Amino acid sequence: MWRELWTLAARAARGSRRLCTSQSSRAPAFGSGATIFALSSGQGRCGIAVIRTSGPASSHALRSLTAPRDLPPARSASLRLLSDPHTGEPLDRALVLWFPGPQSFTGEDCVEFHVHGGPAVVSGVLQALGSVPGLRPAEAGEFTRRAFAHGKLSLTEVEGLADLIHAETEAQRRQALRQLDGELGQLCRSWAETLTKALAHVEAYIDFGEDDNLEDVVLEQADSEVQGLVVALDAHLRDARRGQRLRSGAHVVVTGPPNAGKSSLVNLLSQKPVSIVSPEPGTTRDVLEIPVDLAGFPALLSDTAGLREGVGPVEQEGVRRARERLGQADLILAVLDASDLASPSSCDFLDTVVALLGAQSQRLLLVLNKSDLLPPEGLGPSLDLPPHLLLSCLTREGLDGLLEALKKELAAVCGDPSTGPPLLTRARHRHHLQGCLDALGHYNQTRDLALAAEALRVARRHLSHLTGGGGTEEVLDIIFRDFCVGK
Ligand SMILES: Nc1nc2c(ncn2[C@@H]2O[C@H](COP(=O)(O)OP(=O)(O)O)[C@@H](O)[C@H]2O)c(=O)[nH]1
Ligand SMILES: [Mg+2]
Repeated sequence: MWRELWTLAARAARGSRRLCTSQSSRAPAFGSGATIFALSSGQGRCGIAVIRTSGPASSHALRSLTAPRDLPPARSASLRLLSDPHTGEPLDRALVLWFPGPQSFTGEDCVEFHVHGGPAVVSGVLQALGSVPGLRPAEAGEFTRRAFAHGKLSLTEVEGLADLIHAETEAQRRQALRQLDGELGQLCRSWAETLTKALAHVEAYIDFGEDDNLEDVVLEQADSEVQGLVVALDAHLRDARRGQRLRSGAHVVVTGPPNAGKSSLVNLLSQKPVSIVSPEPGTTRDVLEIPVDLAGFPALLSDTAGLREGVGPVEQEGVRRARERLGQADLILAVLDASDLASPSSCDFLDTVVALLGAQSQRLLLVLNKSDLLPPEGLGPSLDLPPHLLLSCLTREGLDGLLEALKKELAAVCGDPSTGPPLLTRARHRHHLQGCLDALGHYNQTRDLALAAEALRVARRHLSHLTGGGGTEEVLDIIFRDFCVGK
């Protein structure tokens, strides 16, 4: 019986491999197709610029441009004189690297020219490469697309690479690196293996259940594997979109009564004079948004109109927008003037807004600003205040404490990318995991073994799509659109 089961497991595993082959059949065969070239480092004057080629004519291109014309040793830097293959005009003295496929980034023959970063050198080398037969300029993301097509990167790793290139904060970089390392892909593959095993068990029962008196324990085993997976997928989907927030930034909204110092705080945190600061109440009327790096986390910081009643129509609209924004916030910074806590506007704000948001379990930090105006003995002991932080936007006293508190809150909102299981960073991941979970729900509900096996196949297909097996062209186009030319 176990021999047959193994055959089935192998057959089911072959099924999953078939998905991968169909994916790579889209790709050009190894070493075929055009050879592409592009500037892979940033545009503009710089010390060193890196120009890359990928494709079968790479070695010819290298030989055509360099003297001496023999290929340098693989994967080690060699100094060469670069010159125009037609006119013989010297272009630069540069480091060249030869990466014969498949041990290269794309899996094809690749060359890197590390040239001096002046615009004339770069355009001269690009022009010279363009004149070599079989070479053409690369399209955006084409190097990475070839790496994916040759199985060098899974789709989730490609996404990690795109995120790493766009990462602006420390936390984003950590999350992108983990994804580039393939952690999410590995997790999906281990889930897919579990499904393959469960499928093998169910198919074994369908094929041999009656004839060979295969025991029910085989089905029970499949069931327990599926239940374990349901729990794991469910936990991942209940991550409150932390990975996505880490990728695109948490919404942090600054609110408070007029003149508390909201705009001053936004300027202090963004280190830019984005908002107008004035002693005149009602200065900020629209919602002002600025992307910032808050204690290593990406955030979209919103300055809003001071909350008060009985104002003109324009400010009223500002107050309406401010309230609307509070509803969408991941974290609220409620600002009050520490030297004015007994005023009706401060009391009203504490009794209504802060109390209400607290009751709704909204993440909120209460900041008592203008601490520099407090008497030496500080806040009066008679005040019954919720937990708060003291700050002076004027002297910056208390800023470190606020950044520390922000770091803690944002780590909870976005997830700490250095610990725990890999997070789902895109809606695409969520869609496929949900699809997989739904299919497992069908598996659990059906009493028909053929339908149960089909549900497992659908579930496995979702996991395979997540890492790029059998991905449609449109999905690939959307993902590769994030890349620049030369990547
Ligand atoms: N003394 C003192 N004044 C401050 C501080 N922060 C803001 N202000 C002043 O308070 C007034 C209102 O500030 P603003 O940021 O426009 O408040 P908003 O209406 O809440 O946006 C301005 O005159 C600021 O210069 C602070 O920490 N200490
Ligand atoms: Mg303001």
